Amino acid sequence: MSALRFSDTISAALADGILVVTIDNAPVNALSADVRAGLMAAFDHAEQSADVAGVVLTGAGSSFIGGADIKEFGKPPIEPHLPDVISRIEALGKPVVAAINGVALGGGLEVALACHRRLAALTAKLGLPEVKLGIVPGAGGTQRLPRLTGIAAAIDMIANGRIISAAEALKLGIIDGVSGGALLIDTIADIKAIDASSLRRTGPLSVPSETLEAVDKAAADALRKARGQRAPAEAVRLVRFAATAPFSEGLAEERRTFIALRDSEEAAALRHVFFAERAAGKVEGLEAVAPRKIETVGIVGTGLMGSGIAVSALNGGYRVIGVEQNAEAAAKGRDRIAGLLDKAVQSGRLDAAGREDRVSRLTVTADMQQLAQADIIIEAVFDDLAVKTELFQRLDTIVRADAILATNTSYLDPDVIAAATQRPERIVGLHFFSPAHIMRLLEVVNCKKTAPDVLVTALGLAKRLGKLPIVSGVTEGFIGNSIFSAYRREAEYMVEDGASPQEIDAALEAYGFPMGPFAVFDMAGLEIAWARRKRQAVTRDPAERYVVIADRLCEAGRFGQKTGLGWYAYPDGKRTVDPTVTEMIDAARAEKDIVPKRFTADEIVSRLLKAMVDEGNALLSRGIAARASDIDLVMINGYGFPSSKGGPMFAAGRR
Ligand code: 3H9
Repeated sequence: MSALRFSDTISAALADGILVVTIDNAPVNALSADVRAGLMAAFDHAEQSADVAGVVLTGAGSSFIGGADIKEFGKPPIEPHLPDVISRIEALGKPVVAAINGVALGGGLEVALACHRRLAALTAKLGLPEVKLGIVPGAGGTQRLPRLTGIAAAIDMIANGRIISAAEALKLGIIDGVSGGALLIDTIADIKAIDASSLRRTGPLSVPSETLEAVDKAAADALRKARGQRAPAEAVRLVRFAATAPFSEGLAEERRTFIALRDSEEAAALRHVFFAERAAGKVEGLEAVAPRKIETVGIVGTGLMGSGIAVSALNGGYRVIGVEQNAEAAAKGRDRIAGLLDKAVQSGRLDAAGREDRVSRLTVTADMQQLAQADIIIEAVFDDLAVKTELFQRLDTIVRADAILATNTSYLDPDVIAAATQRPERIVGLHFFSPAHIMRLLEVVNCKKTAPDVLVTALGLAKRLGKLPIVSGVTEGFIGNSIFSAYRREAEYMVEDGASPQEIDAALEAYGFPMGPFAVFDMAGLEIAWARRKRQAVTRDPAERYVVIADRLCEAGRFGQKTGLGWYAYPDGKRTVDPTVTEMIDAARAEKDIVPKRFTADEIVSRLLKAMVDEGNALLSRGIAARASDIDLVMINGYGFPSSKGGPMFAAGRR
């Protein structure tokens, strides 16, 4: 066996006529300029060397190839370009087989698609998730994939950016075999069995025939989910094009589209989101702190929030002990959790064995003493300071001395709750968003006395729950609700100044929010904010501007969608402008002698964006948020800010 090196990241070994080329570019073997140059040199060598009968391509570590190097986007391109490398592989006069040892994503799958055959480890994941970065595949993915899977399946994967298992890839015809054990040995055996005179190249294959209905349905489904983003629509167009256009024309059209999208604002925003997510949850100075081991999660309160948290914890592989006030409530809580698991089975997200496994790890009881077994206890009881402090004082006497107590409060001060216990350093806030088993965002609240290992443990737990953890300092409403309050306040100011709720909602919805603020207020219910305003009335600065319209709506019994009336009316559930509300708004303006102004959609968006950014900057300067990108992620994942705009802090910097 002789070892060869083609670049810093590409090495190869020749054994028995097969050149095994390995990409070693940690962390995910992204296709950097060095990787591309090395691959080009390795394939040139394979072509020229009489000793090489075939090539096996694989990745070092746990990835095959994680895709193009996203860090290179936005910089001047460096040759060789990926499509040239891929053409080189596809045109090789000797067989090339990909040994897909881990993730093969984006350009990584495109490289594999250019190989003559593909074998994958059972644990490999494959996909063309480029739309998540605001682009389409740029190295043949939209043209080669449908030639293996058909148009409908390719639209489903590419336009939704769906990542699939090796088993599904085999079923769809994307790969030729799955290896349960020694992938490399299996691949070498596979390549040796290939008849080199009948190499199958993906490019010239014709697209398998299928019904037009299947294609139209896949396209319609993808476009509906895309909510106006450009990349998924372009992906649909390009995949459809593969059905009729010659391969070379398809490639050229794909490349043109890829370059245009890569340089778009939407792609810049989504790249920002990608790197923001990787930075989130990292706490400066705590890199060396080890998390504590968590096996059992206690949850006090198994209502709407607690049951969702329980499902997340069961999904994360933990044992869960739910606690309720009495046996009847415990039985109800257990049913609620089981019901959520049943729903997951019905929708295909969970199989029957997975459900059984989760149920076997669940206890719901009225016996609080059982929490002595828990490593962390999350309270999800009524958001009232007296209730929570009393509960924590009680837990203090039951749980182990090293156990962590987490509060799921939205608005209370967790430092006050912590101070009421014997263990303030073991208290942390875990602010889940509802429904807790679905929403990815989790604000991890670093209280005044939270110990570093407690914070790091909470962040590790959050990741295992599949959440996106964002660290927040203590302030009323933490990061998300602080910014949302500023947004709400400004939206109400604007109504008083002359914009109608429906104009504001329309502007925000055109910008990319699934719902404008007033539709959201109505959906969430107006009474909680009303109660807070009444509480705050005593301490409110009388000189501060105050808009009374929301109070008037509540006084009139208009609490939002659930009462059929709020900022809008909802006859038959349909959001409708209500002249009564228009009159209330006119009256409120008249009381303050405000002459209503007209606002363009752009002015509305700018003003609301500015309100969010001002509040975001205040949170940064007070150290409540660690980075502007954390604020962006909170607003995207918890409050419907369009990810294609990158979050308020990013978007404001681009205007
Ligand atoms: C593409 O391929 C375009 C082509 O069609 C056309 C080209 C012409 N580049 O997520 P993790 C870094 S578009 C650069 O925490 P995991 C990441 O920043 C691309 N860096 O790990 C992080 O760095 P740090 C299509 C990348 O194990 C570290 O790796 N591909 C890239 O949870 C670990 O990341 C995709 O969209 C990259 N491509 O998940 C796949 N990928 O440690 C994007 C990762 O400094 N990547 N990094 O913070 C992923 O989905 C996940 O990272 C992956 C690993 C599943 C691979």
